[in-house]
Amino acid sequence: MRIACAAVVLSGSLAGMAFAGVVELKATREGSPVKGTVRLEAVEEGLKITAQVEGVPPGRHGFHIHENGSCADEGKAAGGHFNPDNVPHGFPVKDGVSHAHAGDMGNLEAGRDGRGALEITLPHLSFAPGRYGVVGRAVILHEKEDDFSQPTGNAGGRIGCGVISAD
Ligand SMILES: [Cu+2]
Repeated sequence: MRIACAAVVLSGSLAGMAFAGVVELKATREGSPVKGTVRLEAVEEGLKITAQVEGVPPGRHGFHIHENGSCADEGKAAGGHFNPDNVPHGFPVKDGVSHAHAGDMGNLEAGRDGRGALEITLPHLSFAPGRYGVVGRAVILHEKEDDFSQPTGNAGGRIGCGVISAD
């Protein structure tokens, strides 16, 4: 991830911290055309996520931040959803943050051309270390739609993955 520091220092405690970064989303399987970029930007409420993908089968695909910063084993090494508050799975925009995992981003929909985009702001999340820190975790694009059922939305395998790293 490339880190760009904001030109304006917001406050002393934020000085030197990352305000934005880009995660490269890669296919988890050899020969798969899935790829994309996920931009993360620190905003007042949390992290604004802007994702763009291509080479994705048309339709809706679950999209989440998972616990571990590894894409090995077809993305399985990323572990479960990032869920620091140990709450049920959901869609934060609709269900509220106390009824969704901190890393739940709903679905990313790809068109017939295999391209898709998503913009969402996830409350609480931060580049800073700590409970809601996302550095060292992974962004996962799933094979199937997140139907918001428990425990993880039944979205199947992992077709795209990118590690959120500090450098
Ligand atoms: Cu997931």
